[in-house]
Amino acid sequence: MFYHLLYPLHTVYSFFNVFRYITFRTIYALLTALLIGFLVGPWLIKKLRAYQIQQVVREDVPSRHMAKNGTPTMGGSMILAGLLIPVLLWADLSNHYIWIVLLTTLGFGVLGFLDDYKKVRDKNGLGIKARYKFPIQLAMGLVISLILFYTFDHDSRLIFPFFKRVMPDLGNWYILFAVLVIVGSANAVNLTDGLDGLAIGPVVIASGTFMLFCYLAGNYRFATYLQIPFVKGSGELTVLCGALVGSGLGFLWFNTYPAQVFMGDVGSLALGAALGTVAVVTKQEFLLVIVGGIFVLEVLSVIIQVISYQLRRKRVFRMAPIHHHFELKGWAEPKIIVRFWIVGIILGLVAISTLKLR
Ligand code: 57M
Repeated sequence: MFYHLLYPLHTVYSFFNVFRYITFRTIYALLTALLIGFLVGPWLIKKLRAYQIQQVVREDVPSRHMAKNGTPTMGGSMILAGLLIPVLLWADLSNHYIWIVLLTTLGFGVLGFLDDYKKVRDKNGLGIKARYKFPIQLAMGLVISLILFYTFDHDSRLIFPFFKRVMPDLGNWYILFAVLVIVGSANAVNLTDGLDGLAIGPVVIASGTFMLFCYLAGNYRFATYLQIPFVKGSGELTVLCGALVGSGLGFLWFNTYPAQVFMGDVGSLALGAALGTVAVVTKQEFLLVIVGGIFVLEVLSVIIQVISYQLRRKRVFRMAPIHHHFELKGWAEPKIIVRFWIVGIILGLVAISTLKLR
């Protein structure tokens, strides 16, 4: 909104020329999101408690989780508010990628909200059955991918970090690949969100990394020099990623151990879908695999565990996802969380290094 209202005034007051710059608007989108988090957080936690929108902890988790029973959940709603408002205020709303990512995020957020609502209403940790949840996610992912591919003529080549010259063209198969990225990312964040701050930390790191990549991918000179795909108009997603960082940090203020609130599926599915869609738009899907390595590790631990148990009747981990394994090894929760964040920061730096290592 500010971009459309204030930038035109630069012909009268040159100061308003600053609203033209993505970097300026990104910084203030991040700060606005953070402020919204600080202001909304306490109010929301009080409301969630008042309306008893509280986590029902399933019995079959490591025993220390039972103490978390009754923690307010659906805190992801403040993350979405902290994303939506700054983007509406600071982004160029005529940019179609902004709306594609925003609407995908909100779509997965609504599905997560319904899942959380059912868990709270039925007072169990079950929610919407996977046989309904997954097809809905696949359908949403398909709609977005079809819009990107057919309406905005999205490039169907696959880009690999470190290997500039390897760019296989998937043609129409790219649509299915994009659906896999968006839905896979949403569920990977969902699985990871099992300890205080464990998911939001890597989400903030990944959003910050994509803040840089969106800026570079949307700038022809930078993209050409760095030999990454130039995606005209994707630079505006820098502002959205800035809001994601700010909103994530605002939520982390209350979700840090011991958590005052959980994000719920309304947060985890939305955040994962947002990262997946940004990765598809900027053609950096495999970069998401690197910077989102914690999410990949969590999913792989479940896959390995299930396959091992089904084939050998033996578990590889004490419990999957892998954060439970470390819990059962006796690691304190904060130790697990901070060590996962450290790995996430390392992966973020490796992801950024792919800009030069090619
Ligand atoms: C998402 N949800 C947390 C909270 C959060 C196939 C199988 C791997 C599925 C998986 C599963 O059920 N995943 C669901 C994880 C839950 O957190 C809620 O869910 C939202 C995110 N979706 O926002 O509302 C619990 O996590 C803890 N938590 C925190 N702090 C936070 O900031 O402590 C969450 C956020 C909360 C709280 O205790 O209640 C969860 O774990 O359910 N299943 C599993 O992960 C189960 N693993 C398992 O069954 N492993 C098997 C096989 C299938 C691999 C094995 O190892 O043999 C574990 N999770 C549960 N019970 N709930 C263990 C059993």
